[in-house]
Amino acid sequence: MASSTLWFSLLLAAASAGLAMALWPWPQYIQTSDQRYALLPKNFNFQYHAGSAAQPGCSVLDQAFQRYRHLLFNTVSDSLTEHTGKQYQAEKNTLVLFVATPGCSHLPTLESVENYTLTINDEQCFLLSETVWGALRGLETFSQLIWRSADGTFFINKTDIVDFPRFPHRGLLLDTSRHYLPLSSILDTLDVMAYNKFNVFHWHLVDDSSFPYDSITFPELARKGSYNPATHIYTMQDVKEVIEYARLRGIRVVPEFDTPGHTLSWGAGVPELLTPCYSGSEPSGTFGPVNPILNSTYEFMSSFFLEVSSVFPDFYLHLGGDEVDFSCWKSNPDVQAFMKKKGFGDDFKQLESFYIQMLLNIVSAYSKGYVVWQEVFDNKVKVRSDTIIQVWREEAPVSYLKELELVTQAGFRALLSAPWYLNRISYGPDWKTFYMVEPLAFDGSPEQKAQVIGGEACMWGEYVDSTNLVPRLWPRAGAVAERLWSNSQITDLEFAFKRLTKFRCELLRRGVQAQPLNTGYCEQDFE
Ligand code: CP6
Repeated sequence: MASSTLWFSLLLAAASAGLAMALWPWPQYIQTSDQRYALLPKNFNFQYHAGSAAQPGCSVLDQAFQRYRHLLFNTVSDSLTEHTGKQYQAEKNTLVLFVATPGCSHLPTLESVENYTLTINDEQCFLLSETVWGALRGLETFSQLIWRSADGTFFINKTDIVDFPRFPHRGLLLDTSRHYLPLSSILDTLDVMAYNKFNVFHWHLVDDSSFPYDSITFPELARKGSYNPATHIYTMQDVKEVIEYARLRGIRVVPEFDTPGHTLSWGAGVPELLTPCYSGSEPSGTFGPVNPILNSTYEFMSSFFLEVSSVFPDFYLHLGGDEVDFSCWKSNPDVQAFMKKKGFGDDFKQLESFYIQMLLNIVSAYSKGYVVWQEVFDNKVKVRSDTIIQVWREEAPVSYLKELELVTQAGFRALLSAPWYLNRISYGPDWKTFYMVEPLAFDGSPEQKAQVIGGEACMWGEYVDSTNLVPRLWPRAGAVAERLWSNSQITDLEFAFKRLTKFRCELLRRGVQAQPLNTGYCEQDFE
C-alpha cells in the first residue's frame, strides 16, 4: 500500500489535471499528467494484442467494444467528426488489450480476478488484465478518462492506472415483488451497475406481495401469485436474458427465494404450503410462514430448488431466512404438537432452525452455496462453514459492526447491507452517510476482516417501481460502489462530491436519469 504522502501527491497530480476527476469509483493507484492526446472517432478502434488469450470472437469483449464505442462517440455528428480539419501531433486511436488468461464464455464468480492496468503514454495505449472481467473494468475506466474540449475534440491524458477491487462482492439488491419491474428496468440497471463497477445483482425476486418468477415445475406459483400473469411475470426467457446481459457486463446474478417468512404470495399456487393461523380453536383464514411440520413442504422445496439451481448458474443462491413472524406458528395447534414432539418447548427459533436446516441440506445436495440473512446466524441455525451471512439490521440485536465481528469470529463470511438502504430517503446529501461507512471498523483479527467479502446496496420495493427507480438508485448507489471498490483511505467528502457530481453528469449524458446531488448544472449538453 502506498504511504499516505505518496497517496496524496498522486491525488493532487490527478486533481491538477482536472480531468480524471470524473473517475468513479476512484482507482487504487493513478498517476496522470497534463500531457494529452487527441482521439479521432472515425479512426478509433479497440485491438487485441497478438499474444492476448482473448481474441476476436470473444463475446464479452467484442460486445463491450461496441458498447463503449457507442457510449463514447455516438453523440458525434458528422460535422464534428469531420470537424475543423485540425491536425493533432499526438493522436491515440487504438486501445490495445492484452488478456492473460482465456475464458470468454465463462460466467463471473466470487473468485473472478478483476485487476487491470491501464497505460496511456507516448508509446502506447494499453489495457492489461488477467481476465476478461478485469478488461471490462478497465474499459469502463478508459471511457471515464476521455473528455471533450469546447470545439468537440476528444482527448485522453497521459495516465498510469493500476486498479483492483477492495472487496470481491459488490452488490445491488432489486426487489421485484413489492412492485414488478419491467425487464427493461432491470437491464438498464445492469448497465449502470457496470459503470459503477458493481458485480453482483441480488435479485429479490419474490416476496409476500407477488410471485413474478414463472416456474416451469410449478406454473401455478406465478399464475396465481403474480400481480398479472400475462404481463407481470419473468418468463424463463426473461431470466436467461437477464443472466446473459449481466454476464456480458461481468455481473453475477444471485437470486433470492426468501423462506420461510415473506412467502404469502406462494400460498395461492401451492396448497398447504403456508401455515394456517388460528384464532382460538378455529383457523382464522389467514396464513403465516411456510408450514415447517409437513413432509409435503420439503418435497415441494426439493423440486422447486432443483429447478432454481439449474435455472440460475451462479454457485450461490440467496435463501432468505429473515423476519420470521412466530405468531402464526404459535397459534396453530398442529405446530404446537410438533414442537412438543421435537422437544422444542416454546422456543420457536428452534422450529425456524429445523426448517432452515432441512432447506440448507436440500440445496447443498444440489451443489450450491448459499447466502442467508443474519437471523439465520442470530438464531444459531447450524449451517455449513462456507455459508455467507448478510448483515442487514442496523441496531438490533447489536450494531451492524458488532454483528460483523460476531459473524466473522464464528468463522463465517459476511456481507454488509445495514447502512445502505437506497429505498430510504431523507432531505439532503444522504449519500455521504453511505459513503462514510467503513465495513472493517470492528474489533477483529486480520483473518476476521478478510471474511468480509463485500456488501450490497439495497433497493427494497415497497415505494419504488419503474417510475422512480432510476433517480432513487443513481448516483446514490455510487457511494456504496466506491466504498466497496476503492482503497479504504479514499474518504475525502469534498473530493468525492466533485467527482460524483461529474459522474452524475456523465450518467445523464449516457441517458441515465440520475438525480442531482446539490444545486448546480452540467457543463455538457445532453439529449
Ligand atoms: N423485505 C424483506 C424487506 C426487508 C427485509 N426483507 C427490510 C425491512 C426493513 C429494512 C430493510 C429491509 N423490506 N424481504 C429484511 C432483509 Cl430497514
